[in-house]
Amino acid sequence: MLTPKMNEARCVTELNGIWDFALSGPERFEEKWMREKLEDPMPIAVPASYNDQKDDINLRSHYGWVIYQKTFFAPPCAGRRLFLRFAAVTHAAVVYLNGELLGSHKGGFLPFEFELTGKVRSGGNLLCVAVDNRVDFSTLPVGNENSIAFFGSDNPGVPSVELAKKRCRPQNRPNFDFFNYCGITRPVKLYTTPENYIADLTLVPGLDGETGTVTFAVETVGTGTVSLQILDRTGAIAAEAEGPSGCISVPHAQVWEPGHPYLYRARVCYGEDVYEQPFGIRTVEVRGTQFLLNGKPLYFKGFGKHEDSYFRGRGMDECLNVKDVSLIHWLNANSFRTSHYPYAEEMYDLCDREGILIIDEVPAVGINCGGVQNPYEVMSIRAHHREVIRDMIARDKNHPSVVMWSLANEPDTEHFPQAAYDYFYPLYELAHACDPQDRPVTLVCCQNNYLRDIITRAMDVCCLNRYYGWYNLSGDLDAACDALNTELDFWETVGKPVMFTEYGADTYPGIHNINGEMFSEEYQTEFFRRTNDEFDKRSFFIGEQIWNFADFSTVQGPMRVDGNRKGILTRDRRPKLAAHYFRQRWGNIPDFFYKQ
Ligand code: GCB
Repeated sequence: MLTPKMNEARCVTELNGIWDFALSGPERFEEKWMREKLEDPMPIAVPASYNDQKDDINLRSHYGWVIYQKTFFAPPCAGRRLFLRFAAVTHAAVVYLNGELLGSHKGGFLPFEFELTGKVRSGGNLLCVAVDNRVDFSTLPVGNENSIAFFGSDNPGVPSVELAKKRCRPQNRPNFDFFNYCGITRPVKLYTTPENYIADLTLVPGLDGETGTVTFAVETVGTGTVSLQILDRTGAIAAEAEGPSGCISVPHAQVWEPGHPYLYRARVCYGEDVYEQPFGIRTVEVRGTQFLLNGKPLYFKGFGKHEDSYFRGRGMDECLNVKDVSLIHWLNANSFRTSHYPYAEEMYDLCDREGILIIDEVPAVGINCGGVQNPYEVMSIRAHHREVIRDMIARDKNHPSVVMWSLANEPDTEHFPQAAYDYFYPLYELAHACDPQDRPVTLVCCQNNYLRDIITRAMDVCCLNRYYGWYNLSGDLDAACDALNTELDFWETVGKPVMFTEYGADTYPGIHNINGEMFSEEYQTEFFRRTNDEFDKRSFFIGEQIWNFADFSTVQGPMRVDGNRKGILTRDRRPKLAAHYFRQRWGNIPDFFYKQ
């Protein structure tokens, strides 16, 4: 699905701003509010999560449906097609226009759209969106269906606790460590196209010495002929072709990579329609224990992140994106993982432009029942998991910044190793089959008995989340390094590239401790310094992505002090001590050839 773009053939109107809003029932919404204006609505901002916009616990901890309404006037679109596109509604949406059902969508982090041609009135139009925020064993991310809290023990067997659990109000029990921010979190757009239009564009760059190659395929609706031009940064034509598919050469190509994010534009014309897509010429390949970008061994320096900020929650925020990319540069980092869901498209555009590498992750987090049950049997997520992999790759396939796909974060790969293999291997094959650029595919594995886990080692890159010295061997960095080395000895025998996609220590800003004890800024810094020293000794180790870029909001619980504090930046993006350490360390680590 193409991102809507304004140009000489297409008009884009944003329906962002203040919408009317009301909380609705836990299990269902009142259908009449899909046809009539809400009686006493609250104003709410779009795009943004609704949870933190009001000083009201009922929004913060809402469970179930809410209703959004907007009255809009359609742009002039005589002879044009009109589409309505939601970039993300978390987690499920049912959409009505002027009382008529347009359709529904499941999954909170990927776009969906409806054609409105012939459906809009010349007067005002009433758009009603019912949004469900419930997470359970059928959603991604996964929520717990019983009252097991994510953090802390529910003291099983204590009669008073058991009884209270049965009686307590229905609520979301996310099986993941980030606040369940919900609502219309990304832009809503109306866009027009000519009657015959360009529906999709796929670009596969290659390099043959100094010559770039671009294999392309254009999907159209209607009749007409397709032409394609490759424009360089100055707008000059570097190559051109006729027809809906083919392969063209770009002589003396400028490659795209960190430090040199050269972008070309593919300009497609089809009858009256025009679409332009920036892209980079670069190659990605795993060979032996190396991850090669443009044929050169890369070292990942960066983070797991979250889309998370004060007031907006997970709402798309261009200013925050610019700030975060600026901080990534300040830290001399080169990459991040979109933990634990695909991010807003605007962030990928920025990373294309700024030369930041992305590991793109589907919202498959929480596929784990603590070893008590087989999640691959008790959860009904398989079909939806396939759908989000397909949709994420379809959305993000042309971004040069995206260099690897992640199928999940920390599923149970240890207690039911064969079931995990049987579940994930077909998904690994699906991701490869869906990606025209055939980028490497991974799944991010939890701290576990790595000897039992047989699926992580079947991936192209072994991505490990490890908390030696934090959740285990807490506070004892000598013992943590000992354990880490024992495990790295194992991974060395696997013969694949290995990287850490999470490691970190909660750190409350302002706590200092001469002995460097846990939660202090000194401990966080020392934790990273000691762990990184071990990474540096291993040639098959191709990257360090710390947990986390910045502090972020989570479900409340005995392990969280106003959220997760593992950021090396605070939630308002101020540096902790460790940020200065990484700025220096990463300043001395080149993007390429760090490990020979
Ligand atoms: C993890 C999860 C991440 C958590 C982190 C933590 O393993 O992948 O979502 O936030 O640990 O801080 O516990």
